[in-house]
Amino acid sequence: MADIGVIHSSHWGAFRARVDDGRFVEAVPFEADGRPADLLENMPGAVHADNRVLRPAVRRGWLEGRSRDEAPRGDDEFVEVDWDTAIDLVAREITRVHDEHGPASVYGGSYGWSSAGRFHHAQSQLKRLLAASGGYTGSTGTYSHGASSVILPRVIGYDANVADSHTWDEIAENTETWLMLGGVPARSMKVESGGMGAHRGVPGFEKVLRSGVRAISVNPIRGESPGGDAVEWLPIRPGTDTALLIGLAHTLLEEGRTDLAFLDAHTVGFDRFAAYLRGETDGTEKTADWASAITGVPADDIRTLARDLAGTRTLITATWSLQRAEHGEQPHWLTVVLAAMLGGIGRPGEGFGIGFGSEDGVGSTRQPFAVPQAPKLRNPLAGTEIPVARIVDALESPGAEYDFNGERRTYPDIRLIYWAGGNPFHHHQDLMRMQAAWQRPDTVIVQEPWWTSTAKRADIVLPATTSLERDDIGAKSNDTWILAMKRAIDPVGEALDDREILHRIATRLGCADAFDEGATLRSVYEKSRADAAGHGIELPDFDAFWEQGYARVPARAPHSRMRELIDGVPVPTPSGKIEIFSETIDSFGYDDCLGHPAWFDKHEDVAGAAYPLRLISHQPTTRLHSQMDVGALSRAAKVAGREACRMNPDDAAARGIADGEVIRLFNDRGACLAGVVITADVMPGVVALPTGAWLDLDGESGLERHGNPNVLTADRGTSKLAQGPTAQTARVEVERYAAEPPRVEAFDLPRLSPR
Ligand SMILES: Nc1nc2c(c(=O)[nH]1)N[C@H]1C(S)=C(S)[C@@H](COP(=O)(O)OP(=O)(O)OC[C@H]3O[C@@H](n4cnc5c(=O)[nH]c(N)nc54)[C@H](O)[C@@H]3O)O[C@H]1N2
Ligand SMILES: Nc1nc2c(c(=O)[nH]1)N[C@H]1C(S)=C(S)[C@@H](COP(=O)(O)OP(=O)(O)OC[C@H]3O[C@@H](n4cnc5c(=O)[nH]c(N)nc54)[C@H](O)[C@@H]3O)O[C@H]1N2
Ligand SMILES: [Mo]
Repeated sequence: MADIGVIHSSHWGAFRARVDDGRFVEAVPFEADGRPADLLENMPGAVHADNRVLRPAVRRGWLEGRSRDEAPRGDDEFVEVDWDTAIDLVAREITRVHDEHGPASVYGGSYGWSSAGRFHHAQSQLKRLLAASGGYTGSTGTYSHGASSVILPRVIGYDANVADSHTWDEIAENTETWLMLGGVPARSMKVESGGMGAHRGVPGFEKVLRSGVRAISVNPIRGESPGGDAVEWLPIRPGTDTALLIGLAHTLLEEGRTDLAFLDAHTVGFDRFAAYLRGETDGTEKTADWASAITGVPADDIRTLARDLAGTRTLITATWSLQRAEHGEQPHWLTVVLAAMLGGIGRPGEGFGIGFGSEDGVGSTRQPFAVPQAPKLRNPLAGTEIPVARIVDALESPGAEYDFNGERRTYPDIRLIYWAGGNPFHHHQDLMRMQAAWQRPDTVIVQEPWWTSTAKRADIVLPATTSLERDDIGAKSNDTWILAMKRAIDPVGEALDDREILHRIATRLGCADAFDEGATLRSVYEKSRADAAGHGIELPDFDAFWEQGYARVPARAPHSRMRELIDGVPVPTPSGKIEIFSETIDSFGYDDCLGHPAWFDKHEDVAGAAYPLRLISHQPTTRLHSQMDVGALSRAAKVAGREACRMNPDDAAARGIADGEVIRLFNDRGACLAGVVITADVMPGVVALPTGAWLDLDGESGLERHGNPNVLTADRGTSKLAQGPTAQTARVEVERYAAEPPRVEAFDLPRLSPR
């Protein structure tokens, strides 16, 4: 008998879980969501897929103490064990590493999105265990906006990626011209970390278009934003927005169109930047023609655009993709600087906006109180984190010093890696290099529902339930809903909840009290309710919330520090103003991030010039990262059984490639296969292969068979300042794959020996 389904939530939205005969058969969109995401279609098939981890498993070579030359991680058999044995092995190994090397040798950065459930949030719970047991080396920053989150606080005094924004209504009502660097992609707005009761991004953007705002998408790809031809397309070479912004700034300066009063009152250092624009610092004047040669945008279009921006009420926004690239600090810094030159900062619908279109909740309201989340425990080794995307450098070079945001730090000697709720063999760059470095630590422990590429490269794999198999709460600070995520089905196989697994390990380590701290779903909710009450917001008590399945929370307009700035409230930068020139950054003496924003040639363009095509590896349309790639929607979108790679007709014709064929993308770092989609939506010279196809390396040739772009991307920090990831800067060549395409084995089980 099918029922109507308990309420549940996911990063891609709330739904009701329809269950038939103990199996989750359909995710029915939540009734309040007028624009549900099709990603829900992946869920039932993925939750019941054949490649779930059913029992704890240990790599045979690790169990038998054989060397990794003989039995490498990722190419070995697994032996299934019972839970007691697995917990015992993990606890003994943590203790051994602590005793022999100290807690800094345990790497618990464990970056990853896990599920929308905030209580069972795997990474948070793992960090509690590792903190309670003596400490660990953590990670700092994100793959999402690693460069921006370091540069913006130095420029405007806060991280605009996670705070303060214009609302869709403010833009609809006030903006005349919206320059959207990276567009406002419909795809990305399917998702919000922590989920949502109802999607608001696409309707918000459509309202803006209906109000007559001129929206210009600066993007190497056409049609990424909702609204079709109502959005103007300005094609640009990937990785060159910095040059466009500098060219626009030069035109404003040259033609006397800058708001000098604003610059004078609210910024410092414009004269230093102006000297750079005029070429006084390096002998190159940064004219529109200079910018045109780098960006591929005609110089006259740059000049006309600058005049249009100066002549209307203008908003400039930038997606996160722009800064996930070499020198990624620059485009977001310049977004602020150009907006300052136009003088509209602080007025509703004018100035700058960061991350519009990068997630659904940007441009929406924000809660003043702390929404429910797993309680944090302080890491005794706080302050020693490595920038999250420098993990392979750390594995390769223990003890080496490196620069980070004005500090000199030292990489720890990592002996044990524990990952829960993330998939580094999806999310990191240059995966061939990572695969080699991954052999170095003594032990790798992975807690996962599925046999992912990371689980297959672990020594101990602990099967975690999916959110459908346990009770949890979904929430995000910019949503107006708090959602019950009710258990819909029994655990698959012998899977246990993340918290239960970690609690058992804590018990074995003798730190269960510190780990548990008496926290329950109820206590976490009630803590949030009390905090809300302190802000005059009344939430139902836990029982009423759970019974109803959700709480609706009144909406509040986001706080605007920029509005306060023009009203005379200083921002927390050294000058109290917007820093067009930063004495602090200048004092670091970095050659790859100066005191003012600037254009830098890309290492990848110089060293990779043999590879003529620029690869964009944007987020996937049919899933979240690598999650549920085995699901129905994701698999239906594959071409020739592989990830679809978009390519311009001219580039395809020059290589004798026909639509739907299998292609091989390659550079010095690696090679992968993909199915090609030929479309003029992608500008010439660019190929677009989304992230997240499960990594599928042929053991002998190293060829990636499934279309994972991270065998091609570069693993190099954005700069010494932020050390963010640079996934969007990669040069490749493409050829027709003439041989018989190999079978994709990404979803196969590893060799398993039953206990
Ligand atoms: N080339 C390229 N690479 C990129 C990007 C790009 O644009 N281009 N984007 C980057 C960005 S912005 C990000 S955020 C990262 C994302 O990288 P990740 O967050 O690592 O990617 P996910 O696929 O979401 O991985 C989450 C993992 O958690 C598992 N999981 C889900 N629920 C649970 C649970 O309840 N418990 C446990 N234990 N596990 C669970 C899933 O099965 C999955 O394996 O990728 C980065 N990598
Ligand atoms: N469906 C879906 N949505 C998601 C995710 C997902 O996995 N699936 N992941 C979520 C996560 S973790 C994050 S961090 C956000 C990421 O959000 P973003 O970083 O904004 O997303 P991307 O898909 O990498 O790229 C957005 C747009 O930037 C364009 N672009 C790429 N390079 C350049 C460039 O050099 N210049 C210009 N002007 N444009 C460029 C791409 O063509 C694309 O249209 O997305 C979130 N939303
Ligand atoms: Mo992200």
